[in-house]
Order: sequence, then structure tokens, then C-alpha cells
Amino acid sequence: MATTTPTPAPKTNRIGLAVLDYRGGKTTLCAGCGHNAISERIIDAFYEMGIQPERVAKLSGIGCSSKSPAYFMNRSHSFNSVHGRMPSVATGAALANRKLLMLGVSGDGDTASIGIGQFVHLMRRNIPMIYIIEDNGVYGLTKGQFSATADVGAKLKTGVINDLPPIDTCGLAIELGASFVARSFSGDKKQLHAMLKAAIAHNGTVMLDVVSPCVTFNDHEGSTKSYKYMKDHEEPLHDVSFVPAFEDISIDYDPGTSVAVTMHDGSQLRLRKLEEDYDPTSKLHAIKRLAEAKEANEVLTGVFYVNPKAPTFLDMINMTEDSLATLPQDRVRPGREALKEIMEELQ
Ligand SMILES: Cc1ncc(C[n+]2csc(CCOP(=O)(O)OP(=O)(O)O)c2C)c(N)n1
Ligand code: SF4
Ligand SMILES: [Mg+2]
Repeated sequence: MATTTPTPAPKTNRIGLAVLDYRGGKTTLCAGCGHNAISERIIDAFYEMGIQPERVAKLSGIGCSSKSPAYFMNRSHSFNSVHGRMPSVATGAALANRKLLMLGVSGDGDTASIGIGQFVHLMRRNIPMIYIIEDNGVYGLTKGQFSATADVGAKLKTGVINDLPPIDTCGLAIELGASFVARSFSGDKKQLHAMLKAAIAHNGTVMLDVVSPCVTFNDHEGSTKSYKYMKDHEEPLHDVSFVPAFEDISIDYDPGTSVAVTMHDGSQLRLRKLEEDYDPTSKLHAIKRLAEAKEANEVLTGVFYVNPKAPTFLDMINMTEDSLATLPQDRVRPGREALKEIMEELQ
């Protein structure tokens, strides 16, 4: 009689979920779009960190990039906002329930063009959330016009040249108060994966600008956001690795050649120095190095700035640990005495 081999049980993470539990709908983006690679890294990072998908709130604006939350973690909460207005929705959700892990996905157009006013106020509040810009230098969804992150001299397929200076979202975020600011490339699997895991462990605003080529409208000769340009011009500041608090943090670490930043949950972000003197906890270093890279036409990647101790907006306003929706009436409604006092003050 033939024996049947039992199918092995799927591999699970520390909360007993399989990677399938972190997947979303089938992508409708173009094959080869950098945004798809970022969705894959998000799935892997949340799976490996053992985050309950129901604890995550996915937020986005409008654009091909902003469609991508539909393609990962379909068990999570999700809100697709108006173009460029995701930060105010995220701020409200973070205030209403600080137990949620907020994950915003935006585009360079959604953030740096129409949404710049909202973006700057999100950064200065250090709202606890991960804010990813899937940066392709164009408005992919509306057929490839330049966005405000396009470099001077970049050329569209039609021959149009951009002569306006780009907005550096990383420089802006550091200046304004985001407490974890990094840049990566959708084609750099290892670096992006480590950064996303560190982002999950951070308490404060993580602003992650990920260069993500648009294969349909901005991947040609003359583009500065193409796969080829990134391969030729990417200049990593350090090798990024991350050891979560639930693993043995003493392994594989050489303090002489690495900088280790301890995150608020005890995890360690390890940056193996490629540049001897770079200090990721110094805003000044970060801003200076970004300016130098710009002069040299390099696309600098890495964790530019991190401060795990910066107070978040929720700490500043002494927000309750409980979700507002679960508070009993006597904690949200002023009593008769308090109302009487207010009325007397107004007389
Ligand atoms: C108020 C408003 N203005 C303009 C548009 C048209 N529009 C849709 S997506 C988009 C740009 C998206 O670019 P980006 O955020 O870079 O996303 P990508 O498609 O490149 O990923 C624009 C201008 C809109 N939907 N709403
Ligand atoms: S148009 Fe560009 S940004 Fe949009 S899905 Fe296609 S490759 Fe991606
Ligand atoms: Mg874009």
C-alpha cells in the first residue's frame, strides 16, 4: 500500500501566524513597479516582527503608491484618504487609539506636491507612525508628470526637462522634528527590510523615503529615479541591520566598527560604519551629509537620523493609554460640578 507523506505545517512567527496572514489582494500595479517590491518588504517585516495584523492601521492618500496598502495585510484596518490629506487622518487615528500601529504609505506627489502642508505638520508633531514615501519623481497614476522630488535636469520621455530644485523630504523631516529619518531603494532588499523592522520598533515618526522606480513613465535614460541610475549612484552610509528585543541582542556585534542604537522596546538598530565619523544621533551631521551628497550627485541611503527618546505628540499632551472609544462615560463627560464651574466662569 502506498504511503502518503503528510504536508508540512506552514512556518509560523512568534504569534503563530504564517506569512500568508500578512498578504493582501493581488496587485494591479504595473509588473516591475518599485511599489510592489516595497509591499513585499512590508509583508516580510511585519511577519518577522510578529505584529498582529489587526493592530495595524494602514493609511494612504491618492496615487499608484497610495493604492498599495490594498496589496498587503488585508486583515488590518485601512483608510484611503483624499489626495495629500493622509497626515490629518493619521493624526486623528493616532490620538483616538494609541494602541494602533500606524502605517502610512504615500507618494512623492501625494506628499511633496499637494500634501506638503499636511506633511510638515505631521513631522513637527512626531506622531508615532511609519510614514513611507514611495518616491518615483513623477505622478505615476496621472501618466508621469514631474513631482516636487524630481531632480534638476531630469528628463521625461517626452524630452521635457525639469528645472525646478527638488524638495528633499529627508532633510525637511529631520529639520522639523521626525525622530527616525531614512532613505532606501526598493531594489535594496536587505537594507529596506532591516529599516522596516527598526521602524516597527520605533516610538515616534519614522519618515522613510524609498526611491521606487516607475517602470512605465520614469525608468528611461535621463531619469534620476530609474533602476539604472540608482544602481550607478546609490551611496549607502552604512550597512543596516536590526536585532529585535525578542532575539539575543548580544550576537554578532562588533562595537569597534558599528554604531548600535537601542530602540525604546530594547531592540537594537546596528549601523556598520562605512563612513568613520558619521553619528546617526546628530541632526547636524545628517543635514550636512545630505547637503554634501546633493552637491556630489549621489543618492545617499541609510538611517540619517534617529532619536529613540524624543517625546511624541501623544506624550506631550498626556494622552491616555486606552483607546478613546473604550473609555467609560464618567471619564469622557465632565460631571455636573465641572459643568457648573465652567458655566460660572462664562457668566
Ligand atoms: C485633489 C486632487 N488633485 C489631483 C488629483 C489627480 N491625481 C491623482 S494621483 C496624482 C499624483 C500621484 O502621484 P504620487 O503621489 O507621486 O503617486 P504615484 O502614482 O507616482 O505612486 C494626482 C495629481 C486627485 N486625485 N485629487
Ligand atoms: S504607472 Fe508607474 S507608479 Fe504606477 S503602477 Fe505603473 S510603474 Fe508603478
Ligand atoms: Mg510618484
